[in-house]
Amino acid sequence: MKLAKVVIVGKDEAGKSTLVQNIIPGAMNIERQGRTIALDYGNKEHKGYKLHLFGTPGQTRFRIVRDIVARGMDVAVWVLDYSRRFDERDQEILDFLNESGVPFIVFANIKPGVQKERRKVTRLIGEPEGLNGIIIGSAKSGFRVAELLGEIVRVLSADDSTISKTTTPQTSAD
Ligand SMILES: Nc1nc2c(ncn2[C@@H]2O[C@H](COP(=O)(O)OP(=O)(O)O)[C@@H](O)[C@H]2O)c(=O)[nH]1
Ligand SMILES: [Mg+2]
Repeated sequence: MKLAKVVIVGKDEAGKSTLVQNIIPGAMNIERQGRTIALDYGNKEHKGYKLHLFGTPGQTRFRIVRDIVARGMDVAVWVLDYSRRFDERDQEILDFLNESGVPFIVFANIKPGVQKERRKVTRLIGEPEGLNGIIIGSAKSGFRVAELLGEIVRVLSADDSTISKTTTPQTSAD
């Protein structure tokens, strides 16, 4: 079984904790008055991988916690709140993902009844290098969450092939 660290990022109230709970019912959440202050954690086996999921706090003042929890991640999931405007907090997440160089998947979370107008995700975030997929779903109802897990495993296995290529024994030095 291959282990993988999957980190869920996104601004406050985007649906990160809800998503982790949907994937792993009963997953741990360190919260205060409903706000994640440290992390969500749960693990799940999927297609030969043991996925360790870490949800991060979304509030700006807990950014340091996010940065620490995210260290060494193999893949990130960006829960993009599709019911609210793309703002500077979303931009900060995008900058963070770009700086970390991690492959990431966007989970555009639809909250029915709230959304009025949707711009294409790529019109909001462009086409950054790390972007490995976009899924429009619902963290609460679970709509397209299975597809998200599929995408996570696809990204991880694509990454594995890169690792095995770069770890080929080097003989040229001697
Ligand atoms: N209707 C609806 N509400 C959602 C959905 N995802 C999250 N929410 C609600 O949005 C609020 C914030 O969710 P939460 O998971 O705590 O966000 P976090 O701050 O990113 O961890 C909660 O009241 C959730 O019930 C969804 O897919 N549909
Ligand atoms: Mg949370």
